[in-house]
Amino acid sequence: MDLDRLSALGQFGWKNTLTQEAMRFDEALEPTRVIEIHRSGLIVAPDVAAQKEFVLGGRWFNLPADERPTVGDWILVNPETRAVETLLERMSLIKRRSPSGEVQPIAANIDTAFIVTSCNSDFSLARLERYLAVVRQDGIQPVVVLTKSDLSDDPESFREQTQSLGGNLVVELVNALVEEDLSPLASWCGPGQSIALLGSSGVGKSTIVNTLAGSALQDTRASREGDNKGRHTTTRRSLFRLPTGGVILDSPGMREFQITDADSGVHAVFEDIEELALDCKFGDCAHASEPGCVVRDAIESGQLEERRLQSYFKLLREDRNNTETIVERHARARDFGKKVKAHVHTKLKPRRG
Ligand SMILES: Nc1nc2c(ncn2[C@@H]2O[C@H](COP(=O)(O)OP(=O)(O)OP(=O)(O)O)[C@@H](O)[C@H]2O)c(=O)[nH]1
Ligand SMILES: [Mg+2]
Ligand SMILES: [Zn+2]
Repeated sequence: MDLDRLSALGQFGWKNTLTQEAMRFDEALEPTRVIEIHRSGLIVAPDVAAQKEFVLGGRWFNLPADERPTVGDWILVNPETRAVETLLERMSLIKRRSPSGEVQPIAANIDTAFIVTSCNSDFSLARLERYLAVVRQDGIQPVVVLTKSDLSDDPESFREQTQSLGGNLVVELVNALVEEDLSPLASWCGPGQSIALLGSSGVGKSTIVNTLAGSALQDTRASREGDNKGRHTTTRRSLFRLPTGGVILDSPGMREFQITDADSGVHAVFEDIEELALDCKFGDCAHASEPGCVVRDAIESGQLEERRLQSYFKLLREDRNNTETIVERHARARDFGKKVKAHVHTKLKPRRG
């Protein structure tokens, strides 16, 4: 691969291990990163080569959605046909179960996730635990960003509550409109780093992008007065380069975030409860009313909140219900593939150019 191109890709987070992997494939194929993806199957790559748009051909639609390229993925493309040929191995994948039941990929190859909520009625410990489980599942560094500190009478109380989820959890309390407030975030955004923003509509994800970038890359819009609900201003996922050298992924606010395939993430987030449970008298203790239950003791003594135990149970159940076996996944994908295939063949012939 030529060096100019490698250094251009480096500005989008290309890592050396990817060079090794790319070399296993046809030399004529070019590596690039997916910075935006359109429903039609069109993929948009950074402006580092002659072409920017590539087509996801019909065969990709026989695979489950999370095995198709998504934003943040590194792919190999054929510059002649403009077809997407190969998906390079991912370092991490943030995904959820969509309301329709499919596993929906959200961001690939992310180093750090900014989990954003505001110091107002959007704030929910249970939702933070949910995001943390998904992020920790893949070894991504979580940073909880509490925005609108300037609009709250008691912003510190939001920080304290968040910190109760774990002493080591990184929590930043900010006014997202103020550059200085975001300087602790900039330290996660150095060269080669990829960051994803996660959170509900209206919490200030796009505002963070704009303040870190120092320019209005993304539209932002005031939330509704009264209930602080956002207006779903951002409508697609896109990656942006930051002046600090990293790339950041903005996404539409999510109404619902169901976890899937995240059991080790749940274990990581509730490590404290699982450690206590080791000392329960019965190995299969349900921490309900069994004698010798150390988890109940911790709740009685105020060391552990009942809320947190219920949240742990809920996420374990949800993960179990939402995680399909590999056979189920592929059966679902085949059915879906059949439905879209005809459509893709007629509408998505690669354009020459
Ligand atoms: N005062 C204040 N306003 C903020 C802060 N963060 C965001 N805002 C405002 O909140 C509104 C919503 O911000 P956005 O950045 O559009 O929110 P978003 O998370 O991108 O929302 P979606 O794109 O709908 O998902 C805008 O009017 C911002 O100016 C903050 O820390 N303080
Ligand atoms: Mg937005
Ligand atoms: Zn117990």
